[in-house]
Amino acid sequence: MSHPFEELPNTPFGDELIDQAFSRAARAGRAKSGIDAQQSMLLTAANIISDNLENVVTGWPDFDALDPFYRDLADAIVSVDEMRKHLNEISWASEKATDIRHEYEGRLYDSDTDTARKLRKQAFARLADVVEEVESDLEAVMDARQELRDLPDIRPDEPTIVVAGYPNVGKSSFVNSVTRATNEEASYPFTTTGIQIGHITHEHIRYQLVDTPGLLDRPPEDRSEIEAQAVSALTHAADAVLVVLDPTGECGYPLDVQRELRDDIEGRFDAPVITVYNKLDRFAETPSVDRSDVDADADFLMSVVEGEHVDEVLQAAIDAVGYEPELPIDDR
Ligand SMILES: Nc1nc2c(ncn2[C@@H]2O[C@H](COP(=O)(O)OP(=O)(O)OP(=O)(O)O)[C@@H](O)[C@H]2O)c(=O)[nH]1
Ligand SMILES: [Mg+2]
Repeated sequence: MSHPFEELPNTPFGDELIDQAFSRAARAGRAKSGIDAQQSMLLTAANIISDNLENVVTGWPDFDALDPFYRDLADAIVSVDEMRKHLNEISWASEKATDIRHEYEGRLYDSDTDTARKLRKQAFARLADVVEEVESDLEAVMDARQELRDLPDIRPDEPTIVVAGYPNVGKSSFVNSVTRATNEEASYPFTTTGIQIGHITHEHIRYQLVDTPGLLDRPPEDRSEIEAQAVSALTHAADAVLVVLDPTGECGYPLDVQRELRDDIEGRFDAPVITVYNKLDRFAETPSVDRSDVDADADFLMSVVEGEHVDEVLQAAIDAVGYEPELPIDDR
């Protein structure tokens, strides 16, 4: 399985499409003579243009049928409304190329060879106009394809645990310690850092853990519009959120701003949010750590380095997801 934009079709456009259509038409024409040659050229050129344009349109997933995670993500990157307009224009052009073919096929049929050649040239000029008219639409669609192809393969239908928290608090350490070594790295087009997707299997159910540096590791006011929308997309995918905090100050961020991020995430996500204080091994020797304050706020204290309470945190996340697999009819 893959994400819905992974295999968007590539297509030549503009002059490249026109050149391709007309040179193949010329080849087709050389195999025949008289009116047949002109008919054959018309048919070939119009079909190549029409088919190429139609393939662009049909290759795109239906935005209304997309999982909301991917729809929001796509919208953040390319604007779904704009994409719809471009695809409509391209669809129009594909039909128009076929209309031109039909119109000139009839006219070529009744003419002498010289007139047939003139008419065929006229048809080619109109086909070229049609392609030119949607050149900017095709360009926009190909740009969007480029940006959407490399989206990370988060599967919205798989139970998903999002790991959030300021940089250096131990998010990746946690994900690495509980998942298999084969974590996938992928980049969102709009973050500089790679997100990390780890998988665990618990009682035959596969869970994905998503570590999202660049998105859920700073105050909301520092997010760009695109990043904010990506966060909103993540809210659709998340079934539980682990917010990791580091009260030792080693991460470089004061505890109160880390808590503000946690509060923001709680307000934004419908999924249960679990507050985990990491680096427990350092609490005792760090005077600034106020144990009773930490205990009051934390759902869990953990030390990834010492392997303390790591399994409990994972189990709590799995319980919070509360995923009930669908049983086959016979087993119900
Ligand atoms: N003492 C101690 N250090 C830890 C613990 N967990 C992680 N660290 C250290 O904290 C540092 C940051 O850990 P990472 O897992 O890279 O943190 P992160 O949250 O993924 O950071 P970014 O990827 O920058 O957002 C590393 O040097 C870890 O070794 C812990 O339980 N105790
Ligand atoms: Mg990390």
